[in-house]
Amino acid sequence: MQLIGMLDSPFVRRVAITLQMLGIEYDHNPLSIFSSYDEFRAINPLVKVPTVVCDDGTVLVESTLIISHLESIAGRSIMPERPSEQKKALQLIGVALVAMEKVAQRIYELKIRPDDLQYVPWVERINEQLASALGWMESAVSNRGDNEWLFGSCVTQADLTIAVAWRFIVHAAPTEARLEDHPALVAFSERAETLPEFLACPIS
Ligand SMILES: N[C@@H](CCC(=O)N[C@@H](CS)C(=O)NCC(=O)O)C(=O)O
Repeated sequence: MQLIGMLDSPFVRRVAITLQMLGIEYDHNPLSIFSSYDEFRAINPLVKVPTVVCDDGTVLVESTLIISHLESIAGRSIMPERPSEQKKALQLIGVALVAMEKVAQRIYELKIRPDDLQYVPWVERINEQLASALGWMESAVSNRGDNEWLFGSCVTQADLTIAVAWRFIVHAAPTEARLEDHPALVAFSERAETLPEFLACPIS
């Protein structure tokens, strides 16, 4: 199995860390969707990351769908088992994915679109949506014991995705991720980033 895409994409990084956590062997090809567009397009004409090329040549996209396949081949999952906890985890993963998506939209808007074609109300809307997602994530990771993850002693996909989202936002939209406003996320991220599976997948 080959994972294609750079780890500065949080969607790629969450797949890479999940691969590590599930103990699945893979090759990583950190191709850029921008600077290696033609090479990428030859592998996947959608030019989307993450892209996974399975051993039989099947090309998969969309991090959540890829993770679903990884769990099926590993025969285990890093989602909580109890339905009430699973529902909560799905909610928080959704919030973190929206936060990632908003930062990606911000990058396209501010770095790819020419300055004279930028539309300020759209950027303001993105920033407001991002602030809501960050507030939600901050409250989710607050008030836990020092050695607790969101659902007890085991790291779940919700912990992983929130930690990856926060690290990405600090990296790619530092003005929106004020550390003083998000002390619980700062502490949560520091703890997650020392796990071997995270250390094996550095953002840059
Ligand atoms: N919902 C997708 C989002 C993936 C995504 O937005 N990837 C971005 C990079 S971070 C991308 O491929 N952008 C290029 C494009 O959309 O053309 C997932 O979970 O995998």
